Amino acid sequence: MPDDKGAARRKKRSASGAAPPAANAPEPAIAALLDENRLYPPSPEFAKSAQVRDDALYREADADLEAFWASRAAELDWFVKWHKVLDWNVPDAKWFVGGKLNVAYNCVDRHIRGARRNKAAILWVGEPGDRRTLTYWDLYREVNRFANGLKKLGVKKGDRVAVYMPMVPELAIAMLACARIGAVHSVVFGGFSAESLRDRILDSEAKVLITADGGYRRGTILPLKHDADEAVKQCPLIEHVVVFKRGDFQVHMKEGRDHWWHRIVDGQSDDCWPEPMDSEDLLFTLYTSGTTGKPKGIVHTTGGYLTGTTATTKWVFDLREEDVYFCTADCGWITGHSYIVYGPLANGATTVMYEGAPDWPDKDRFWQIVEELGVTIFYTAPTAIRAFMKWGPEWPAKHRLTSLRLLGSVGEPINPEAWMWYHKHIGAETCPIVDTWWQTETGMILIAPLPGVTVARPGSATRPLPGIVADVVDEKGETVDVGGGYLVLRKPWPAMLRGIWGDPERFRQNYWSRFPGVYFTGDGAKRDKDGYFWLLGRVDDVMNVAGHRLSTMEVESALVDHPSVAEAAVVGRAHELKGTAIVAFVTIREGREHAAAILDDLKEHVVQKIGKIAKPDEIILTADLPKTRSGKIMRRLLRDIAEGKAVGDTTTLADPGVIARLKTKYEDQES
Ligand code: 7RM
Repeated sequence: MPDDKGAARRKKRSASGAAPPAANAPEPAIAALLDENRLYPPSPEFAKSAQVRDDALYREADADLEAFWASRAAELDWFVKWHKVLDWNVPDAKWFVGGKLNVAYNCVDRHIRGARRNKAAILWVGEPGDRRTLTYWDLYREVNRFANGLKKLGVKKGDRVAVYMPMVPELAIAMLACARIGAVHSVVFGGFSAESLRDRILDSEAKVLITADGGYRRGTILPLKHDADEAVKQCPLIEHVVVFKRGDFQVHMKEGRDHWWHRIVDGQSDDCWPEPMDSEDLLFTLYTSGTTGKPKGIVHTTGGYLTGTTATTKWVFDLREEDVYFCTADCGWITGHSYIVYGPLANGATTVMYEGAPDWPDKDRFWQIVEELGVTIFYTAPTAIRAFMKWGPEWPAKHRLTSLRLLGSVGEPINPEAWMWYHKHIGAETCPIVDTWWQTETGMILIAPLPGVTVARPGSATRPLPGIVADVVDEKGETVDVGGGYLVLRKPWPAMLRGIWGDPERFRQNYWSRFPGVYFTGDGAKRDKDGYFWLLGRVDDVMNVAGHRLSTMEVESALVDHPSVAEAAVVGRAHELKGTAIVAFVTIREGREHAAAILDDLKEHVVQKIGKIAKPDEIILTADLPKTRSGKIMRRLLRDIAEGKAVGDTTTLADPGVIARLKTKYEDQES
């Protein structure tokens, strides 16, 4: 009775109500969102004292986009002023041409002269419960000492430095030290495997790796140095490995190559001249998944990036001098770069860094931090909010959360149920919620409410920020005034990516070819009659698993790498907590015995190749995959099967019988 089972599965999903709009299924998603009529205007008290109180910024930007961004750039400290605001030759943008500045100088030095000298820059909480506070003055000295240490190792302007660290203050210090001397950092999330690290080091041609002996995660030790050793074995260009001592973890230090962080900084001067960087000099590269198996190194530069992140931090989070700002991301992602380190520090804010898991030692860890540090602004991801919902409101209820005044969301569409829960149980029905849409590539938030101005609607990121020209277009690239389509950006913005490291052709192809002259985001969106944007998820083969980007191809390559696997096709399926769960359809090589543990073995292989975040939720073994006559795997049909839906159009299949066999097989394996 395969059909009954599919229907039951469908019912279960909709009853849970928590699944966000699935990618590639815009129709029901649009229908669900159209029912969303709840309006949340800013409270009069909030609006009265907000950083942005009216629509003057929108009007200023509409009147003259370049002058508008130039005014924002002028809020930074420049060593030499630019002579041209924007040089735009699709797809190459240069912002603040001729200007010179230093990002570390803007994030640290300019705050140590006045009242912020002894203000907390970083409030850090380690997973085991240890805490550290770094004032701006502390940060100044630490950054300079480490920057001098890097120089002594021979790191120079333009050199790439890979960073593979736990969430400790030294991660931010390493980033700022690179920025100070003009080195290009490439932070790799500590949850990635040794192989993923190796690939990123090789691609970026880094000559130094900064890591730690380990880090704490759910009470166990993240073996960072061990994995770094594995990676570096195959990276001939790495000359030095700097190791921060986080715990008392046993590590092997290779004579001549490996250096303890504390030895590197020992005896270094507290002052280090900030390298005057050209506005378009590289600040960092950060790898993100595209639609192929090979992650791309997104390139960000100096002046525009800092201008965009600084302004948006202030507007969207309504950042004020006395705020304690807590973003729960990891610095290994763009959110950590832009909204834990650069945006908040450039504004002279107090930014919280937490090392560990949200449910360690218990499910109230974030709320304990909010209470103990008096957090006023809290920024997290919908996947985390859905986990809080599942754990129950008793966990936040144990804590005094009255310091909170604004909440944020990022990483995927926030479903209205999660929005309402966040509003009620964390925000006490008074904190505005900012749903912020952006990408690794955009560098800065592009679509979000201004909390003192915008009327929020649960599930909508609302409108493009001042200075951002976003549009929803149809297949032909024509504007869809009201309705669904593809999300594009029609005008350049300061923090936009400047390319893909080492691959200008892929840059053009990926973002600028589908609609000539326009940036294609890869996201579907709907615009309603009030001009609000409702994000509908990816329209390409990129999955968003618990707010992390992964391509189906990446996971497929990892599976096919296993000696028993002949072929693999990976799809995303709607998941209550993670947004998307990974489902893999795998054919085993002929003659290979199906060992009983093959499924676990395959999952473990993916973890080895990519990291835990890519572990498939389910693997279906199958004799064949549905293919077109030209041999293309029809993932659309596999997604239907994985989601228990009626399977769509099969007329282009080479062998339509495959689907019936697969469905039977799948449902057998499920039960
Ligand atoms: C910041 C970040 C980017 C992709 C993007 C979207 C999705 C992010 C939202 C969202 C709906 C949001 N960078 N996305 N934020 N979808 N509403 N507020 O996540 O490069 O890792 O991912 O994430 O699909 O294209 S990212």
